[in-house]
Amino acid sequence: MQTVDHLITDTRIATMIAEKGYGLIDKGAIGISNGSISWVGNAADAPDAKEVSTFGGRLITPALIDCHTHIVFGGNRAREFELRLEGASYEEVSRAGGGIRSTVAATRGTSQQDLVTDALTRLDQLIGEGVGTIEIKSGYGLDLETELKMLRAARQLQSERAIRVKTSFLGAHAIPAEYQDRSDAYIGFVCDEVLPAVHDEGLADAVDGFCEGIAFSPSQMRQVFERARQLGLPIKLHAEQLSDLGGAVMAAGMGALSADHLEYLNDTDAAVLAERGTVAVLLPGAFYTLRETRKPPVEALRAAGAAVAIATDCNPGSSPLTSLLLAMNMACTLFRLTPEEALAGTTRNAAKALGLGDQLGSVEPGKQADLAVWDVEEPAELAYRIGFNPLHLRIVAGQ
Ligand code: DI6
Ligand code: FE
Repeated sequence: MQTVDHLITDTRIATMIAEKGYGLIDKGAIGISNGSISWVGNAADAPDAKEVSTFGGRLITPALIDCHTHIVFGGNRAREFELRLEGASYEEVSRAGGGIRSTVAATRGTSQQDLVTDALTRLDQLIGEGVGTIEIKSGYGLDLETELKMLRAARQLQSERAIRVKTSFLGAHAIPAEYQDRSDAYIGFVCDEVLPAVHDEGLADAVDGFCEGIAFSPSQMRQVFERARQLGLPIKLHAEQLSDLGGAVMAAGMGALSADHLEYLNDTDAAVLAERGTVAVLLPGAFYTLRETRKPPVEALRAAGAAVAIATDCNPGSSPLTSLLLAMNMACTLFRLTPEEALAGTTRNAAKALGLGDQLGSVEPGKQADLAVWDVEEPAELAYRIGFNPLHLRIVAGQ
């Protein structure tokens, strides 16, 4: 019989292997060798191990994955929050120098090291809740130098903590003031100068964009994605957040890993995401912050068999949220996901949204040993409580 490096035993495991169900093993054990899971099953059948840890019957899940964040940025927008509560509209805030452009100005004026220091306060909150992998976007630079700086900061975070970081280049996030009324010229700049430079330095694992009336059209995003394809980079898209422009279907047709937000996605297009294997990433923190009333088509996504993921969308404007557990709770309460769908959305399907479905997101032999150990009995407790953190221990690559 095989011997494993490390055996984790006396646990209840939500393996999250199958498309449906938690895949529970009640008296389970996990064997880890060389940072990967080498054995999973009933504790009674466990292999010999060089080292054994017992966990008093605690629940183990895959480590959580936050597959959509903007945690690297300068400044904050608390003053804008106040102004909006005093009655100012989003446009008035923007004219007063607020909104996304104020974050661009602050990010341009912040050093890489200070961006890292700031982001660590947010990252540590997520890590404290069992997050083992995070996606981080650029998009608050909108010039060559600052987009590079943001992505370098995102990469640096990976050396500061035991965390896996996947970066997305979001140069097509907003039209910077220098390109006011010249959005095509800005898209040209993104495609011809910024994206190739980012790629040369190996700074982007994927290419993202904001497809919306206030940002870029599906045909502009298609141009960016064609450039991404030439460079061999996967794509994803902020789509159908405020209106239905058909961005999600355009992205899915080009093989996108995910389409994100989706409040205005129609039922027919929900089925297209399922067909194409594009993950639907729902972001209840932005829905809540913007007091949106239109909900993503959860029923249609479910009926079509689409993979649904949940993320924080952590950003200073529309989702200043650093709790993935709260995002799971909101997905249940606001969008009517089941707790089981919410957990699949931050494990198996979140891994898929990052192109990591074969390495992460479930507890099964061959996957990375990224695990979260919780002081709960039932997996539904993870999404059930509000503002409570039951994490006991987080394990990344077996450590
Ligand atoms: N959608 C959003 O909700 C955020 N970005 C995006 O593409 C807004 C970001 C911000 O307001 O800073
Ligand atoms: Fe976002």
